[in-house]
Amino acid sequence: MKKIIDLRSDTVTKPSEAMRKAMCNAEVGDDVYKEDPTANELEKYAAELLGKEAALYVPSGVMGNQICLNVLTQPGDEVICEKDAHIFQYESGSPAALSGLQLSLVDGVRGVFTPEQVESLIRPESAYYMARTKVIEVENTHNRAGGTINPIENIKALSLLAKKHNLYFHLDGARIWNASVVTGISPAEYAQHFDSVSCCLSKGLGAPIGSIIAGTKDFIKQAYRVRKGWGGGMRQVGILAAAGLYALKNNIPRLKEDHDKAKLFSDKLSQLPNLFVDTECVQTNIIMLSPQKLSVDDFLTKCRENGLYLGTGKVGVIRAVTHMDVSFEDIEQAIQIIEKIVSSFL
Ligand code: TLP
Repeated sequence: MKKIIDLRSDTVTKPSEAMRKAMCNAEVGDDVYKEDPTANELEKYAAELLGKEAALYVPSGVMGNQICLNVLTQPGDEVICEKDAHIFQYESGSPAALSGLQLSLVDGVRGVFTPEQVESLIRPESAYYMARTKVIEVENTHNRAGGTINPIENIKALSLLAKKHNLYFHLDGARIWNASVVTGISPAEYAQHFDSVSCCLSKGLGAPIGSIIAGTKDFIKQAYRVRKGWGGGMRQVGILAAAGLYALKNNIPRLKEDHDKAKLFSDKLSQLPNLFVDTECVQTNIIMLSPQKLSVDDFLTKCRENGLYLGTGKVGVIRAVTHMDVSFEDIEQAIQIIEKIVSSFL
């Protein structure tokens, strides 16, 4: 069978033997009664890692973000986020559908917006005819911008601004682990600036499913109720939580390898003709490519015919994501496939 190199996302990884063993041996109980020891251990471990009072295991990153927004707001409230934020682009309109929220979009540079940009969007409390600004949301790393890192000084300044205006501050930290490995800033140091955080176990960390949300005890108590109401109360979920726990304990430092693969990939591709790569954006494990003489669809099809699977980003942009199930040799092979395609247009 022809080998497939799958760079569509870091969500495509399969659990390793060691992770499967941890899952197989997990002690379980009914988590809706809070009696699953492994889920309880995962939540305790994650809360400590994030420096928060409490944490909750949820099935997905989308559910994590949406539960957090729901707990922080009332229908008719407004959330300020970046124009390419996952909660705006890729969560099926859930802020509106599930919580009656509207989003106010900021035009960031490589996914990063400044306090000055946000301040002008915050609505005065006296304006009863306007939506109430309630939350500022930041995504770190920023997916659609290409895995970019939000500088900690900027996060601190946004946090101070949120406090000044009595707003909540939410982190979509689906890939906060990637940011942490690059900057050396711990997940807890990032999380301390936010009221709520949502972090994925099923992306670079290699778990088959699951995210963690974290905040104060009271916040998590309310989140627990929303999770149940949205059908996210799970029973003997320790089988899956064991994978998440394994991922947190073993798979964070190795993300550096994925970043090195992304760098190798983007450096080599940036030297090829008929292809634009914004190498400055390649700060973690995501690479954005714009083919010059082929449509995105045709480029993707040609890659696929050669056993290379890539995904899409913004309009006209192709996304590649490195992860633990592709080797450096696979990346070299992927470069050769792309070189062959773009060189045929010389
Ligand atoms: N992102 C997916 C797709 O939805 C694009 C991917 O392949 O990268 N926040 C961020 C920043 C994300 O990138 C994602 C997933 C989520 C939240 C949602 O996580 P899941 O897919 O577990 O619901």
